[in-house]
Amino acid sequence: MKKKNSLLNQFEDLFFSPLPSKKALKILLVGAEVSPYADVGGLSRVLGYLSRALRRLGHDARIFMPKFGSIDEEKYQTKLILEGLKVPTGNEKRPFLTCNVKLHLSPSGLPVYFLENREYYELRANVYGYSDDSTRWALLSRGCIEFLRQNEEWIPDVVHANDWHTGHIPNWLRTDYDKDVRLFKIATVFTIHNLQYHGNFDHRHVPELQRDDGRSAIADFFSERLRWQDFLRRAIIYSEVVNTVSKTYAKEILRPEFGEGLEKLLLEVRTKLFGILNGIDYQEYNPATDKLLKVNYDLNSLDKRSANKLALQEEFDLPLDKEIPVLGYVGRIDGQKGLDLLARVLRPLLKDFKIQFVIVGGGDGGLMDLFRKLQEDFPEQVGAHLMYDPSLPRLVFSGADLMLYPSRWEPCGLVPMEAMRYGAIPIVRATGGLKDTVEQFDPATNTGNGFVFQDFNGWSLFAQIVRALETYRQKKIWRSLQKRAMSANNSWEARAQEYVDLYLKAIHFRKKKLVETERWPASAKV
Ligand code: NHF
Repeated sequence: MKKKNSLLNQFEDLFFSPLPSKKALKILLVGAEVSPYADVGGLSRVLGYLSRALRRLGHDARIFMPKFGSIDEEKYQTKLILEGLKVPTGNEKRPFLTCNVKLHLSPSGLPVYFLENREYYELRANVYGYSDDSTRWALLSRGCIEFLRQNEEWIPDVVHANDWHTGHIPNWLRTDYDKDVRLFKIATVFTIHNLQYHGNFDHRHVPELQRDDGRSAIADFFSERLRWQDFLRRAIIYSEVVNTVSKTYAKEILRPEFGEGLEKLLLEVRTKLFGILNGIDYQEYNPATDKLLKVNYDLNSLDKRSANKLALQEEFDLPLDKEIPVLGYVGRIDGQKGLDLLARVLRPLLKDFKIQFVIVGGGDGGLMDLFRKLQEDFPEQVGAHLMYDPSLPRLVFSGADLMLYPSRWEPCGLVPMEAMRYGAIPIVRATGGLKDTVEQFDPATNTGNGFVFQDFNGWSLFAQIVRALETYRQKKIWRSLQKRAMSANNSWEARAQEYVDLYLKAIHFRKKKLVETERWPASAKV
């Protein structure tokens, strides 16, 4: 016992927590997509902006991601820092894949390590969706670990991995690389952005007895077995700390309706499970300075928004009318988002109310057809841009009055936060992060910043839309509602500090484990 205590003191002095709050942490964030280099969904914005916010707080945050062919090296200048990195594959015939690591420094000073491989990243047009994705993400994860082993200049205190694509990292770090002298101290944090995807397979189609329990060795890169391994489960098992992107969702996923088959495991590990809301970048998303808007405005000049409404109507070929309420949806077109319900409820509304509706986003073909049909049936009222677009969303936020998010489940819900910053009022279902960020409007006290409904059904959604349309007619009340929505503090600064506390927890848990197993400092010599 005595021995352990003295070991602990020595430990804390040397390296681990509790770190003085001013001490800069070294954090490596790893993910498949990072804004602005590769943007598919909310994940890229989280990694891009969280890392910058961490640096603004004084921490040494860096990024590790694939160098996709679409990343233009003229625009994002890189320096080759490691040539011919041999990444072991576990396959006898092809034991290594060779990669390069290139370093890019963003204008804000964020170091980004790109893992370069012609076959798996350079020649692929898309980030996701290939039959060999399990190999591509195993390569990213093991490439990251091998890079850290070989790059002598920098070693992180924490690796922050995101979604199943990087779930191999905590697994390998706590198994094959657990005794590596350079790596054994690194703590891991794993963030679940999407619980639906466990690997390169649909977990709902795997019979219970055939499910990967996450305890076997990671399969060879080119084997069929790798494809069936559950890297979300493995990340949850092996990481020091697991979190998801809101407190409500962190609780919801302990129940079978939300847990995607992982609820039992999540219940077992709930002492290391946390929830932190995503934030938005207040410099980038700022209606007072945003170059993508027709007219800039702020809290005190909300009347100017009508010029953006006209620009939005023009963009979508809708009749120009600055008084008509414009409803909108921006985001992935996915069953998760409740868009089937939305299309059904909009139909009678478009017939009976003088409203317009615009939608921007790509995804599920069947759902996109529903909105194409709606546009065909109501050409004067519906505008649809059914593919991802980097700039249109902000025109929608600045010109629309209401944004609709009737999600079945929603880990965080970044887009409604972005919309609120521009004074577009959200109508949301009370689930996940939507519940944590939107407060029901109460006319009696003139409080709240949006409209919220509980049950996933058309009546509940319909009722809140009608309430919102009635409130919209009362100009003064609407203005105060907009001001409250715009003043909500969803900046990354506040949220990044919560991440720092989470990283410290992970470091502490790792330290505890090493001390308990008496692996400090003896095992450091391995
Ligand atoms: O905002 C980024 C995003 C979330 O709710 C969103 C989701 C996927 O569904 O964390 O990940």
